[in-house]
Amino acid sequence: MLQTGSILEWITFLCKEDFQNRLPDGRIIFTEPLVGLVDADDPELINFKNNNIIGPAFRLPSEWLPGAKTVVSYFLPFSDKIRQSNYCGSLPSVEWLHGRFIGESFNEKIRTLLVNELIKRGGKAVAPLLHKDYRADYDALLSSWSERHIAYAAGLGTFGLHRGLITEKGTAGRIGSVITDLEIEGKKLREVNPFNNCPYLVDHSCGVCIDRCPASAINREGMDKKKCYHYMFIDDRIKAMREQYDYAHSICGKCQIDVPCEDCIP
Ligand code: B12
Ligand code: SF4
Ligand code: SF4
Repeated sequence: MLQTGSILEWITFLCKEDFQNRLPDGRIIFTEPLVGLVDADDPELINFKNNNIIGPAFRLPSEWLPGAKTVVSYFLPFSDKIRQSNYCGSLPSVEWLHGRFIGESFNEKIRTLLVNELIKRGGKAVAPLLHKDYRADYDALLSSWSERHIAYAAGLGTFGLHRGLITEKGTAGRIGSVITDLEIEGKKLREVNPFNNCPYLVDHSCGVCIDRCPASAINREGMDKKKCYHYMFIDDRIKAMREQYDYAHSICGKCQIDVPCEDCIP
């Protein structure tokens, strides 16, 4: 039976060798990934849909792929160069901007190659983010497949006060997943408390991300998604810079770096 270890080795190899995991100046975007699994019929996923943790817009694995058995989820941590480039000021660095857009193209490539690999091994496979029925709702600010919630269910981490997923390699990174009808061995145990890796949500210590946010979107009650969206998509403070590279919208990510959960569990 296929093992998580071989998928981890394979994505690690891609991160090291693939020319698409590079900034224009050749520096690496993502370092060594994490990989986790969740059963397609895990009750936690039904919980996401029925108990309004995501809500009815969330499609279960079997709604993407009839006969689905396993969801493979992975976390791609940004390299220290990309993270450190974004420490200064309230506007994102050009490296962070490329990391977001070139990095997500590379993430799409991983999803596609992983689907092909699982098909080669005799299974069926679908990457929801690349599926024609995938929807992101930028009024409600949710989607029909939340990579963070899947990563939590697969034991890769828990949510922070800033709403990002905090993994053992931190929060500054991107996430991907693929659904398959193959069985795969090597599940990680997931935290019972979905907020366990954030000290603020455990005992009110930390809270560093509150002051990192240039949009005042994070406070002691949590993170205001609409303020964050407004800052990135409407204020659009790096319009001139992003248009130089033809990127569709602005980004930010200041709450993901220069914080205790940047590259570890605090
Ligand atoms: C919509 C969206 C946004 C919106 C809304 C963000 C949000 N919090 O949902 C906006 C435009 C604001 C946004 C901003 C950013 N985004 Co965005 N975004 C998405 C997108 C497309 C969908 C997210 C989604 O479906 N959310 C679902 C809703 C329901 O999530 P939620 O409200 O936060 O969920 C809360 C509740 O469920 C609650 N909860 C309550 N009870 C319980 C009980 C249980 C059991 C659980 C599990 C949870 C729970 O906890 C959650 C966290 O507070 C995903 C890509 C994808 N399809 O996954 C990327 C994604 C979430 N974004 C990402 C990133 C990196 C960013 C930015 C840093 C932008 C940038 N690159 O500069 C900022 C960070 C903002 C922040 N602090 O979170 C990454 C996250 C990486 C990480 N480490 O977590 C993702 C996964 C993209 C990717 N492929 O990697 N984003
Ligand atoms: S900076 Fe501190 S309070 Fe904010 S999410 Fe990270 S660990 Fe939690
Ligand atoms: S991405 Fe920027 S605006 Fe959004 S919550 Fe994080 S720091 Fe604030």
